[in-house]
Amino acid sequence: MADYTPKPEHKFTFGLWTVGNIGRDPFGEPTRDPISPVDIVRMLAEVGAWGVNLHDNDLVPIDATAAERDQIVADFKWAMDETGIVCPMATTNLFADPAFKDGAFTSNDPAVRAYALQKTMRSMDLGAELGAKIYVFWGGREGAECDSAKNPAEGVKRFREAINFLCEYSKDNDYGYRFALEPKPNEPRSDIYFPTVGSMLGFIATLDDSEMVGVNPEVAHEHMAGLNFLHAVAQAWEAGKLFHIDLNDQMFGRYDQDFRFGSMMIKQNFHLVRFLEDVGYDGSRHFDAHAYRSSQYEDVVEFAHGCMRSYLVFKEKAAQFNADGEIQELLAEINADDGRYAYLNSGYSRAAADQLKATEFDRAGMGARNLPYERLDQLTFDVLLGVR
Ligand code: GLT
Ligand code: MN
Ligand code: MN
Repeated sequence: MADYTPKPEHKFTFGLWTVGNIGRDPFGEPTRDPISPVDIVRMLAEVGAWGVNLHDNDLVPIDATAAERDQIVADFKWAMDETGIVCPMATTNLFADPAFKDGAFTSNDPAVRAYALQKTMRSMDLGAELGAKIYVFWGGREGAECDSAKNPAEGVKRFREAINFLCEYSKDNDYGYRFALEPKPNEPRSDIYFPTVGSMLGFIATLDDSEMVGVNPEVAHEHMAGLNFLHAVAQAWEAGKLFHIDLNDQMFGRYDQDFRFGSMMIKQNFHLVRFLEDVGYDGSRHFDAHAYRSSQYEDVVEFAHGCMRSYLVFKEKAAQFNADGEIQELLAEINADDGRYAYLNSGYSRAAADQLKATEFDRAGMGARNLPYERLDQLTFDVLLGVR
């Protein structure tokens, strides 16, 4: 029997807002009692997680006094020390307060933009105090319903100015943060700026210090847009920009479901975990999900266990896939290379171009070749469903 016990080296993390979600939705009131941040840390230690992540206001209420803040943070650090739970990532709540109803960094109102910067700097101070090295930006309100009211190009420019400013703030304070920008296509805005991972990657290249900025892709957010999450993650990884990842589950095209990891799209999540493990991604495996609204505390604990267990089951299946002789034979056949075109691997040269132009290709033969992908996909299914 395989061992699916989570260990610190798996780097499983949860946000305070995930297991702490109280089951409110746009149509209904909370179904669960709030759990204090200290109790969440204890719960995460009990289920075997490695770390806890937070927004500033998940821990410190927005209207806390300085003395209250210090007491809350001291209690939280004590709970972290007591349990060994670390805080690898922090972020700012720039979406809940009515002040941000029309955006934070991209608001038309200069006072709101300035307040968003101030709130983020204070939240970065808090994250640094807790030991976070990844700082996430999810611009939930950075968007529009009414495109007459906001100029989206101006929105891009304002967002850039804010991130440039905050990169300098991090360096000025030796916080050592790496920023991870999290795209989402819609919800809570009708449309959110930078809707996809690809869009965010394009934006990052325009920053003053693009080296310190990467992405935080979330399964649900690409799936809401009907996109292939594995492909988005692979592009970010290949660009050296996969700084963090938000794991959950989601049907294509639906509202933001934030389901338990592995609960919905089994084949997609298998390929995702196989990719992360094969390339050696060594960041947090953060579960940005929450339990069904019908769950009470004991079922929320089951939800947390389930996210980690599913990841480890997929990881085991990935190892089985990689060790399967028949699958590997098929992959070798699909990727066969007799080295005849190796002269193209070092890029352009006049000689390579001349040689290529003089080559006769068997076009009909290429078109007639059998690609055994049906067989391969069925073997993948058999591995996943445990009949192999
Ligand atoms: C919010 C959102 C998430 C973001 C979090 C970080 S908060 O729950 O739905 O996708 O990652 O701000
Ligand atoms: Mn997220
Ligand atoms: Mn989400």
